[in-house]
Amino acid sequence: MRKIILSLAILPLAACGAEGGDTTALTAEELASRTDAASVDFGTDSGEWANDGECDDPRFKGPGMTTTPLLEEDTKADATDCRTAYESGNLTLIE
Ligand SMILES: [Ca+2]
Repeated sequence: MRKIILSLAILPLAACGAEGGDTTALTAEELASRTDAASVDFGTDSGEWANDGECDDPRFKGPGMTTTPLLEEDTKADATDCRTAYESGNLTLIE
């Protein structure tokens, strides 16, 4: 019984998926259809990885992303890095 409970506790963490950011270059179509940077809520610089020169917010993809595994808590917590990369055409929103 203890094993079952332990498995149930671990499963959501695994499903949460510590995947790295998608650093695939943006297509011309993706760049053209991006939301204007002024309309994007980049959040704050409250994250552990703020101001390290890479976007650590899992809502984005592009060459400006980090390859470090991203967590839910990284969402909207890396404003300056993500805004800078977004304005340079190196990110787009994926959610
Ligand atoms: Ca960062």
